Amino acid sequence: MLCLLRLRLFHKAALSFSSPFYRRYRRPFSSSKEMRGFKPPDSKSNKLGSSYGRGSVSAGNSSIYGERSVSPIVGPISKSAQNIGPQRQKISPDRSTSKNSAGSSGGDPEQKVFDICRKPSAVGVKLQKSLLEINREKRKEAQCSKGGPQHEYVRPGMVLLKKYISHDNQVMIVKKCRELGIGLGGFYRPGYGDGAKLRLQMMCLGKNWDPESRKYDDKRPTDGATPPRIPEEFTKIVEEALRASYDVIKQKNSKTIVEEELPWMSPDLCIVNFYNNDGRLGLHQDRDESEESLQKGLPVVSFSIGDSAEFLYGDVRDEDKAKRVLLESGDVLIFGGKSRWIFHGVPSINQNTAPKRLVEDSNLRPGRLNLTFRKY
Ligand SMILES: O=C(O)CCC(=O)C(=O)O
Repeated sequence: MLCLLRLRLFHKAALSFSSPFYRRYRRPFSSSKEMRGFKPPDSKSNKLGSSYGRGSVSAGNSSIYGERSVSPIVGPISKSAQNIGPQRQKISPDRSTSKNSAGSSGGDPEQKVFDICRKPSAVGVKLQKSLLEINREKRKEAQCSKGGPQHEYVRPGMVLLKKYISHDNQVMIVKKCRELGIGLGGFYRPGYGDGAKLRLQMMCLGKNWDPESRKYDDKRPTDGATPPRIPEEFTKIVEEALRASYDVIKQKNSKTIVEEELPWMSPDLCIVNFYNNDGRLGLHQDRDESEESLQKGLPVVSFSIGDSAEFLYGDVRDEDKAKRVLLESGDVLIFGGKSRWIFHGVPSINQNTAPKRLVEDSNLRPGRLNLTFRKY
């Protein structure tokens, strides 16, 4: 009897969160298959992740966060960091209290303000550019886009619009995101119950998505902040990009009913990620939106600004089997319809690849800004 009791205690310890077994699940992306927000196995039920999130999570749902390397696409889950700068003074007192009152099981996200832009002085004294220089840069840009934009029909329901967002709009987006990001409900580095953190800074617009519970809500559980609204200028670009993607689909097959392949979507939420030089995001599916949105295959519209990055995607959660596209500043990637449930992730950021003019005009710090628009 005593033997049996010892054996059981040993088994429990081996599965506890502090054990090497648990830590094994947090390997870096590069070493194998890091997931965005993995779910460790439940020591009690042996279901992947059911003890980890706030809500109860079935083995099936948690699979995207687990360590299994190959998973078929299954029903409706998820989405969606380093810190510098001062405390977000206005809200930090609220944050600590509301976090407890919200009953969050932890995660202790970093509470400091994160500014996606550098102070102008850090960028160096900006010399007044001559008209000649400005025109030379503009000519260069125009030449790049000569012969039409190199948009790509990636697969059914998935379109990549290359260099779609104009320079001025990229600057506008950076400035808006900066302004919102240092305010209430702005950028923070989300964490999980055990202290693990996402390798990016995140901010939600329109509705909050909580990486710990993988649920949407009107307020952020960590500090009670209400997410800022999506700026109208952003929505306009999303809708224009969707229309442009319809042209790409039509070019591929003129007989296609475009809205059937890629349903129309007007976003009511946006997850804004900022990746520092060492930022990344493990393979995952975006499937925490409403059942209706997922069933209809309403697309995710993703803007890339700043440094470029490889984007991995595929039908199974396996980095080795994943295909990749390069996402550069100004690119818009759209995936909906049959591609709505792709596994996708960003293994690394290509340092110093942001367009010079963008960095000069916006002071964007080194790294990559990504906005994914969705409809709940
Ligand atoms: O940064 C990206 O391109 C992807 C972001 C993403 O997958 C997400 O927010 O769910």
